[in-house]
Amino acid sequence: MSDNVSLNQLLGELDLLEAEAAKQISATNDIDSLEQLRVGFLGKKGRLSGVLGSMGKLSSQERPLVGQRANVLKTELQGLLSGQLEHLKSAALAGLLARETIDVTAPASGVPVGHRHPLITTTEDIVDLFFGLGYQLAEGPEVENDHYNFTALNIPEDHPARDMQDTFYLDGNLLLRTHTSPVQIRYLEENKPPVRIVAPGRVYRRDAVDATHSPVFHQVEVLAIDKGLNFSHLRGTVMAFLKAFFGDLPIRFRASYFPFTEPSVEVDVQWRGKWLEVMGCGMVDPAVLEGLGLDPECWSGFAAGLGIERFCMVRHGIDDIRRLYTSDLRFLEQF
Ligand code: 2NL
Repeated sequence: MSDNVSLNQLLGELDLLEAEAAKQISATNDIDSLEQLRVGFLGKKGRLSGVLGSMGKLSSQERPLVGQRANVLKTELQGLLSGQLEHLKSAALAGLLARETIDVTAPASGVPVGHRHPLITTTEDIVDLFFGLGYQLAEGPEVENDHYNFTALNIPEDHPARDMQDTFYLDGNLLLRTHTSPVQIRYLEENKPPVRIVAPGRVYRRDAVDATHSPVFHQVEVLAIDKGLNFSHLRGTVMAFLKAFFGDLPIRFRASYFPFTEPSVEVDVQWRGKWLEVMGCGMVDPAVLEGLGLDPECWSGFAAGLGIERFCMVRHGIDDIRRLYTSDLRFLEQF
């Protein structure tokens, strides 16, 4: 600014500044250059400050005229800057949306979905078949005591199953149940016959692991107690069940022994030309009924027990029980 600065010169300067700023702001198409324009026009060392700095040379009557004009201009330029900033931001967003559209009609990439383990589906199928015959579900604890696991089932003190070598004993007269029979004993303490129950669950024996043995495995036991039940009822029930599970295969009953049934039998099915033992069963021993306070002259019953792993392995052609416990997805995904 020269020394002989006049009112009209300064006002003219502001007019020029206004015209240039309006033109440049509207022509800017990126946010960084817009900020540079703001600094250039309105910043501390910007052009508006420059004009205001020269005001000192005006008379005290002239000064407010330039000051007012400068304030109006400042507000106007701030409005133009923020308007252009909004315009640039929404243009940037529109560009982004145009470039990053998602094709909602594209086929989904597929979500991996799990499924039930083959041991579980086998259990459910077996239990369902007994539901169809009118049986009810019974469940109970895996940690048991000597009474429910052995004594109530007429298993004598010197029976090998009671040996430390064969059963997992815990502190305080407790043990891991070796079959689901204790579930049925507990059920009979709470419910008067007639009863028809199916008891699936996890059971434990001290076995070394190999292709056919595991210290934890799964069992289903069934029990029917009523007036007048005899071996024909047992045989008919077992035959109907095995036929439903395996199809119409040859079945044979072999005399056997269990402490809790008399008579006792083991049942084989002919599967792919070979006889396979699949379950044990028998008429509930009168000593077991008496232990429950049931008069064997009045009530009789039959019971059966089977290992679920065996049924599952036969059904699916699995040759090693360890496959069922190692959670290898390459194996499990086949089911
Ligand atoms: C087998 C044989 C069997 C039973 C389980 C049973 C239960 C009560 C009373 C009488 Cl409460 N018996 N259960 C009877 C015969 C055989 O299981 O080979 N299991 C894998």
